[in-house]
Amino acid sequence: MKLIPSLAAFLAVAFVLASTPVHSQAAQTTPNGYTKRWWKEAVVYQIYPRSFQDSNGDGIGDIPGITRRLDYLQQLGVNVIWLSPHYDSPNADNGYDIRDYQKVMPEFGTMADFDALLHGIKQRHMRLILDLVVNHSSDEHRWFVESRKSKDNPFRDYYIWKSPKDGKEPNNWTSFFSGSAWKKDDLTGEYYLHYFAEKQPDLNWENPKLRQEVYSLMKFWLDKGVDGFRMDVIPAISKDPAFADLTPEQLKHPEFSYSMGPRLHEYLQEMNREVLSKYDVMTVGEAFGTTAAQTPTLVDDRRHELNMVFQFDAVRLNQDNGIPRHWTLPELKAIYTLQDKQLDLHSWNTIFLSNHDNPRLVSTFGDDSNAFRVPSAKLLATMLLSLKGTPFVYQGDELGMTNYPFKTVTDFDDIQVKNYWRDMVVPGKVPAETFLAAVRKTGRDNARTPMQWDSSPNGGFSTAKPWLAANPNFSQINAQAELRDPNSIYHYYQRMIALRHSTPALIYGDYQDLDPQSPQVFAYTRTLGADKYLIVLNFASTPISYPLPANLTPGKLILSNLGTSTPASSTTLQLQPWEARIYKQ
Ligand code: TEU
Ligand code: CA
Repeated sequence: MKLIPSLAAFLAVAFVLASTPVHSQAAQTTPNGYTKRWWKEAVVYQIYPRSFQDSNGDGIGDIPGITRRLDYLQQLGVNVIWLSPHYDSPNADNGYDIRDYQKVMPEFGTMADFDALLHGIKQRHMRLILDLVVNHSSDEHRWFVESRKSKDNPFRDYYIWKSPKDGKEPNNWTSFFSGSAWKKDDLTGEYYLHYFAEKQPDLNWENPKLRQEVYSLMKFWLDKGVDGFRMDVIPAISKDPAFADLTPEQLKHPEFSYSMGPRLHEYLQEMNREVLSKYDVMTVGEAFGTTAAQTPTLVDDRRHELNMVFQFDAVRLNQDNGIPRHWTLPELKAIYTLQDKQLDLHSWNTIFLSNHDNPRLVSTFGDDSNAFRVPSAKLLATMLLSLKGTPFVYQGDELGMTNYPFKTVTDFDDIQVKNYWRDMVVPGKVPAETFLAAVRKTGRDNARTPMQWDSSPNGGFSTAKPWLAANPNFSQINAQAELRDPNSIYHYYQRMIALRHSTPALIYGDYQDLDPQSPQVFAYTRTLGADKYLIVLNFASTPISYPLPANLTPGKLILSNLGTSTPASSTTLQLQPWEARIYKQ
């Protein structure tokens, strides 16, 4: 009788062992309690296809051009690619106005070209995420072409139509691209809502048919094997049904009123249930108009909404809606600390300071002068790749590409700049020089100039005149030159990415800011079990003698952007301008 229960116990143990996957439950959890997931361990590289590589000499980057450069990306060490919109579009906003979600933009190539790109990415053990732009479509999308035809068209409710109020706009909401967010359509006399350009009418998520259309287009791409989505302005998809006027105070930052509408969580949970949960994919929401405190409501894994979001506090430190502002290091540190405090073991952050909507990383957060461009770009790489959260590298930042020397408004392509020029400068509300001085620092086209591949005409981007001029500094700053130079920014990114991939503490380790008040030094630790790393960054063009807080001894120097080596025993560090060091304690 005694044998039977122990036999049962033995069988139970044997069963558990046999059915446990190769990575046991214990191996799936980090010493500090995180569930391991591939997208937490990824380093993402964003491609803006129009500006990456032209392959057929028409001056426009394209998909075969990206495929040609996959080895470059694999060598860099990034393992997820986020592709900005590649769908058919009339390009009012460079592809963020989609005419057909299941067709490739003809300028970028064919579906066969897309399939070849995806295949090339998989072959190199990398993954691809797409841009899901479903807060709005193009006004040339067939849904909108139908919708505007009549009030009783079956597609009318795919968009947000309102009758005039006292013969004018339904409310005082403004567009991010200047002017009212409402456009009157003469055919029916009603107004449609557009948070962005007139050619970007907002979709009506209240309509379950529209939601099913979105889920089906998502499945179309997921079934091809893509690995997830970056979701454009996703917190804005649920509109406040009151459509009430905003106060003058709210109008200064309308994004906070347009975001986190009452049905947002319901929509995201439905999308997760019907689509995302059926695939092993990653999602990152562009959470424009949300606070750090709201992030957990979007990314807590028990809620089944998104994996991560881009929260804007850090990336917009240098501006207030396009107006440049002075930012300080304690502000930046406080944001990272706040984001970290808001997120527990069920949530995950992103780390990014640049993308196609923001000026260049090194020009904004570093020093792009000849003397300090290289060390400051490397310092920023050190920070972005050693903070807690999935890092996103924007194309060209790995070369230290800089802002463009815009002279006049005709140097710009961006609809945002052109609309504000038309509405503010032309009628004399803002002097041209004031406006130009601002957009030189904050304008989106800074980041959209062609990728600088080599010193041949147009930086090797295209044999034809590019759609947006290449930065004239391509003869010095380009991939070919950096690949040849072992001390280049590119090779430093390569080393930092490899270090992150091979160091669990830099991915999952607890983050602690050692010195929140220092105006010049960012010193923090990443700790995972017994592994502790100290990162020290001198965010200034002047040297500093820096006593480590709490008499900390630095430990073993494992990486420095200046090739420095200091004795491990010294508790005061002599840091050169823009010096970055990583120590293992
Ligand atoms: O951007 C969201 C957004 O609102 C801002 O980042 C925007 O670029 C601008 O700075 C607001 O003042 C996303 C896309 O990333 C952007 O390229 C698109 O233009 C926009 O949505 C519309 O799709
Ligand atoms: Ca082309």
